[in-house]
Parts: sequence; structure tokens; C-alpha cells
Amino acid sequence: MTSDSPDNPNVASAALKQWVAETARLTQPDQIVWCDGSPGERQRLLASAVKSGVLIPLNPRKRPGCYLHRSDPRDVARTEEVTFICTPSAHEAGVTNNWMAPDEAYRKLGAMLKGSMRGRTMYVVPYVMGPVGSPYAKIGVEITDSIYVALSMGIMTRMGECALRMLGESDDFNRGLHCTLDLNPEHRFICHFPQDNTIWSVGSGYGGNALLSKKCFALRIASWLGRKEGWFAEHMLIVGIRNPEGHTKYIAAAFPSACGKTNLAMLLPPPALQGWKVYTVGDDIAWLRVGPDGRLWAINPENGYFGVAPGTSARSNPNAMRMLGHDSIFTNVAMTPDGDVWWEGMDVEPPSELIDWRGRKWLPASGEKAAHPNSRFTTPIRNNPVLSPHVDDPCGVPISAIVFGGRRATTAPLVLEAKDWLHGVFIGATMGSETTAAASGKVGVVRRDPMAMLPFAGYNMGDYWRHWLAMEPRITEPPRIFMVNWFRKAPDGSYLWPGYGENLRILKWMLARIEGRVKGRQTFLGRVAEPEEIDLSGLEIAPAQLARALAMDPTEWKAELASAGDFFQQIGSSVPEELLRLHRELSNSLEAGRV
Ligand code: SAT
Ligand code: MN
Repeated sequence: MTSDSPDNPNVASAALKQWVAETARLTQPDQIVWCDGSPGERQRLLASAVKSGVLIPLNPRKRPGCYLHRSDPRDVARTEEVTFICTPSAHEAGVTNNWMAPDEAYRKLGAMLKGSMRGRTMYVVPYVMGPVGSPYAKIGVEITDSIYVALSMGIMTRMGECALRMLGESDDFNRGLHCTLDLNPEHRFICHFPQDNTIWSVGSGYGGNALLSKKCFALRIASWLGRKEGWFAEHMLIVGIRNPEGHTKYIAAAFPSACGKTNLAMLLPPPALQGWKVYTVGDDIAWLRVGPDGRLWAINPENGYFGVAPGTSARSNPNAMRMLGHDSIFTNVAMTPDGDVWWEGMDVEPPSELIDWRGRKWLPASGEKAAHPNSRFTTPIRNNPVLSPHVDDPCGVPISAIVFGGRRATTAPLVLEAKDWLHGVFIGATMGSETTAAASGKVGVVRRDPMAMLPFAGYNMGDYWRHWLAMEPRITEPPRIFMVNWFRKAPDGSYLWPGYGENLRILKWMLARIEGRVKGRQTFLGRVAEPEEIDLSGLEIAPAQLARALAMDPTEWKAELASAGDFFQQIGSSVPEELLRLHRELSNSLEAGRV
């Protein structure tokens, strides 16, 4: 549906038409394109993006339907320092978020948006988060002047007329306004207005800053809605694990950005674990509700994957390599002379010459990365060869375990089970992780990243923890809560655990715990697996190495609890008393020598 007038699509609700008209008056685009999500429209948009140089077609014999996009080199990751929660009071946003008063944000960004789409096309992109028609799905509309964003939203969401039909005459939809401006980082702001169900994002074309369905709506705004409406929006993958007897259990796992969520969600079982199978429901975001049976049920609101390319290989994630063979957009990876893609950690020797992510000639000797460390693929969920058959179930899948994981060279054991819900919330609330290239700033510094939501909780962190605790009585069949760490290192810097597909052995231990078949070893914080309880068939790992991966070191944990205490102090008065009390108890146990 292409039109010059926002009045054209007769299925759009009056409220939507009015908002589009208002936005067009503000931004003054040359033309307005309402995206209908049809294959024909996609082909037209792709052709237009190729014509304007936004997309470079890849070799159709090697990667049919695939394209390369090179972003502005200053616009390659989420920028947390210019991401704002615009609530009436600063306290509602809390100290872990940047805050701007709503009036000020509307005024400031409004001035930047004025006439900002002159000479450009405005795309109106309606989308559904969650299975179409699901009572748990939500509707958003993103207005953008970026064809790359419009095309990416067509992969990442259920986009087009299905959303308009589901919306009907309602005015209940997320209003996302995105404008690339001149991509100058000085003009970059990502502002969330939870009270208005609105997002304004300017000055960036990068994934998490610009695909407003994802972190902005499905996490920041949705977490706020979740507290109001009694559910959870979490930075979690959802994976189904089928045992050789054919029973499937589902696990939701929170890890910070670029810590292997996509790999875990679609892992290929090691050959020795015969008969086990893994199915992906989601790789980044879970919306969790309490079902009538008192269990937590999860849907994946997304319809595609926006995954980190470097490190993805036939060894680390063979299923991902298969799904990237067609109909995908690659951003900031390197290009081979024959029009294919390449990145570091692909486990394929680079050809003697490449075009790097900035479009420059690259030689193996040039000493720089050919692909940006945060280069990405955008792929339809349906490309995944191990997609769960339940991905479109309106009520989602029942969750047996919640996992919190970080990237830690020290301290955190390979796997530990929390004693109960409160302990589990404590473990999630205090988890730490080393920073990655997914956000701008220094890489490799340990920061507290509660529930992997530090950059994504759309309101006060202490209130967010209160919400976790307040939900407990309603979840009468709660999932068990675990902590994992795939990234612990030996003093020589090598990883203690092989990770990737082998992680299934740890998930298997969790399922055995749930079924009461293993006991683990009680520690002050919870139960750590005993080495002999982990299925090591077909895996060579020295017993001392495994023991080290599972160790709880009192000196390290004293430091960890001290840091968690500092973090609670920073968060301030909103930290729930239960968490403070537990922190005191755990600290006392450690001081008393109980590990
Ligand atoms: O850029 S995104 O926020 O979409 C990906 C991530 O950082 O997790
Ligand atoms: Mn993520």
C-alpha cells in the first residue's frame, strides 16, 4: 500500500491515522508508505534499498535473498548513555536509568524532528509482538525514515496488515517514532515515555536503538506494562529440551547481550547425548504470565533473530549457520570477493582479501578486525531448522526453570540452583557480567546486570525487584531458579568449560534436579552440581578442571557480596527489605565460614 496521504489505508484505526497525520505534519516527509507486510512490498523495498546503496546484494548462488548493510561507523551498538526513561518523576526511572522529564524530552526531540523527514520517505510499520491473535500479544506501530529499519522490522516482527486487523478501531498501540537525522552521535536520543506507551528515537539506525519493537517496546515499555498488569517482560531466551523418552521441558534464560543466548537457544546436542533434542522458542525476549495452572507460561514476542555474527560458526552454532544461508540481512560483517560474508570466529580461513565492515580493502596482515565485533545478522525465525512447533501457540509454553547467567572469568560456578524463589530473585538481582561490544563503552569490565535487564528495565530497579517478589504468591507452581556461568577461566586464561553444545549437559542436570534425581552439594547460596552428577559421556574434561568450574571460593564470594551490597546502596530506598535481609544473612554465613 503506497500513498501520499495518510488517510489511504482504510483498515487503520482513526487513532492511528490521526497519529500518522500529526507525525507527518511535524516531520514533513516527501511521501508516506504504509507497510502491508506482503511479499511484493518486501521485494519493492529491497530493490529500492539496493538502488540507494543501503543494501548490497550478496551472491545469490551462495546466499539467496541475502543482503549486506554497512552502518555509519559511529553507529554500531546500543548507546545506553543517551537512552532515557521519561517518567514524571526521576524516582520512577531509578538510578540505573537516565531520566528526562517528559515535557523536556518532547520539546527537545520535537525540535530535532521538525521537518526532519523533508526529502525523505516516511514508512508506517504496524506490527504485532507475539502470536497474531494471542491474548498476550501487543501491537506497535513504528514510524521511521529508514528503509533498513522498515525491512528489518519485516523480519523481526509479524508486520503489516495482520497488525492493523488485530488493532481494529482500538487506540491501544505503542507509538514509536524513529528518525535517523544525520546520524551524528551528538544528536542521538532514545526516549521512552511509559505513561504514553510512546518511544521517540533519533540519530541512530542501529538495531537496539532503532528497531523500536525490540529493546524499547518489548523490554523497556513492556516491563513497565508488566508490572502494571501483573506479568514479566524479560531479556530471556526460551528453549525446549526433549529427552529421549519424548518429553519436552522449557527453560527461560537471562544473559546479557552478546553472552550466547542465541547459541543456547538453538544448540545442537553433542553426539554422545543420543536422543536429546533442543527446540528454540525465542532467543532474546520472553513475556511471561501466570497460567490458570499456576505455572509461568512464556511467549516469544519476536518473529526473527538479531544475533551477533562474530563467533558464530559451524562448531559454535551449526543450526545458526544453516539458517543464515538465505533471506537474511547482515550488518557490518566483512564481504568476500565472491559476494559472500565473513567474520572473525567463523572458523573459516579468510580469503586473501576482503572488504571490511567499513567498506575498505582488508588483508589478513592488516591487523584489524574485518567484521565489527558487534556485527549482526537479521534472520526470520522460520529459517531456524530447530524452531519449536509451539512458537505460535497463543499462550506460549510452560516454564520449568529460569536461568540467570553472566560472563564471569571468576567467582560464579558453572551451575547452581537457588534454594527458593527469594534466593533466586537475589541471585538474579545481584548477578554480574563483563561488558561486551553490544553496547558502546569499555568491553570486559564486570558490572552488576540484574536479570540481564540493567539497560532494559523501563523503571526503578528496586521496584522491578519488588515486582518479582510480589508475583511469587500467584505462581503456585513456580519454576526452579538456577545460576550458570559458561565463561569461567583458569589462571592461564583458558575456559574451564567447553560451552556451546556441551551446555546441554548442564541443562540436563537442571532437569534431573527438577525431577529429584540428583542432589548437588549444598552451599551457602544454593546447590552446586557434584561433578559426577553431570553427564560427561563423550566429553574429555579433567576432573580438576571441572571441579574448578564448579568451585565456590569464599574469598571471591566475600568480594561478590560486598559488591552486591554496594549495588543495593546505589539503588537506594526502593530495594525490597527481603533482599537486604537475605544479603545480610548470606554475608553472615560467609563470615562464619559456611561456604
Ligand atoms: O542491539 S540490540 O539491543 O537489539 C541487541 C542487544 O544488545 O542485545
Ligand atoms: Mn538482547
